Amino acid sequence: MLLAFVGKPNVGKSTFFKAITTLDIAIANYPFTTIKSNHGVGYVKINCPDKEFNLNCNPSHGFCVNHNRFVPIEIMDLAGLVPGASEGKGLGNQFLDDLRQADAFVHIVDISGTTDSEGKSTENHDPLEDIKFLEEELDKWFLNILLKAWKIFVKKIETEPKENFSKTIAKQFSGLKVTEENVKDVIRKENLPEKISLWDNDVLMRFASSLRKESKPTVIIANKIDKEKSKENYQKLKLEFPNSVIIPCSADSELALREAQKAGLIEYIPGEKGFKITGNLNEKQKLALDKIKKEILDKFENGTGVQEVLNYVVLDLLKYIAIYPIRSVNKLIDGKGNILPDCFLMPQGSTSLDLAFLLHTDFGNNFIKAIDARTKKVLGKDYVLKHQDVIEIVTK
Ligand SMILES: Nc1nc2c(ncn2[C@@H]2O[C@H](COP(=O)(O)OP(=O)(O)OP(=O)(O)O)[C@@H](O)[C@H]2O)c(=O)[nH]1
Ligand SMILES: [Mg+2]
Repeated sequence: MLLAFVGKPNVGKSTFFKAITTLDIAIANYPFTTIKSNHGVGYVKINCPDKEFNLNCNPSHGFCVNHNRFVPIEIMDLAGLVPGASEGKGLGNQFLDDLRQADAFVHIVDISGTTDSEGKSTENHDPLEDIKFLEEELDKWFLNILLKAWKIFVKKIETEPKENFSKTIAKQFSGLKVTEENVKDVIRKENLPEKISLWDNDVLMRFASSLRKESKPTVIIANKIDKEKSKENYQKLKLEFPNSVIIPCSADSELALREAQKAGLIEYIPGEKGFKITGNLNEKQKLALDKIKKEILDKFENGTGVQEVLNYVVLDLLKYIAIYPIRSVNKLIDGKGNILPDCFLMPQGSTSLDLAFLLHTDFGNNFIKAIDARTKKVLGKDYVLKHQDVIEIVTK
């Protein structure tokens, strides 16, 4: 699973990425600091079931702190996008190429209004404009892909059987992780004309926009919430987009906390609303951490917001569930004696047979039954997995 951090220049995309990965990448207060995308690993935070079984797990991927399991996902920090990018302005085409493989977009907005639409310092910029232009650019990008071979495409699609329609369109978007299901959902939702030759520019734009939203779900991040005017702008934005989830964030605060943790000065679990001082802080460090505690951690429901973003995108927006496969329901171990070594993120609706195939094709082909570690109940191949299920797969 890959999440891409997008937005205009100078909003804090790289700060957000660095806070998660603690990789040594460039951050600066001017546009286009990032040119080549940064790739790294982030973590979804899940209550580890080892607690209820009175155990301590040994994760083979990610890690676990105080029964908080951190499950790895891929993240990508991109160059800034400016108006006109879909026509190649700014770093346009290179940027768009980077976006193809993403499963979801994290749109980072500078909610303080102190950067203009090209990322230069200013005052009283309206963040709403940034959301509008970015969405427009992304829609145009999808539209351009559709238009590229439109004439040939229309002829082809009209000579094909009707049931191939969605498949052929999905093929046109191959490489963008667009599924046939996405296309079908869009056609259903938008109520588009059945005859594709009747699709005029308006219909095409509607289709492209809807397909983009369906295949690349996006969450809006109100970053730099620690700055003056940010809270006011955030409230305004929430009123303008009552149906969108907008997560307030201070990537800068999260980065400071992670760096203090790395230096052994504090103990901090990402996503928590507090930290424990464990090292000798100088006066400056003390003041900085105090400020973060009072102005961010104490004030916002989800602390700095950074961990909340990853959790929200994977579990709520993309609707994945965390599943713990084990070798034996009596011991919760794998063949090597590790306790709850694996935690898989699987799409909602996955079954025990899907889990068996994910473990190994042979497990799938030789599936006999699954067993729920909590209830010891036997489950069939069609059992629909629940978030945080601990499951043994029994094979022939
Ligand atoms: N106050 C405050 N400043 C922040 C926050 N996040 C980032 N910044 C600052 O914003 C500036 C830009 O940060 P970057 O992370 O380089 O921004 P970017 O979006 O990656 O920029 P480009 O790579 O140029 O597109 C830097 O001076 C950061 O320190 C935040 O949460 N609060
Ligand atoms: Mg950057």
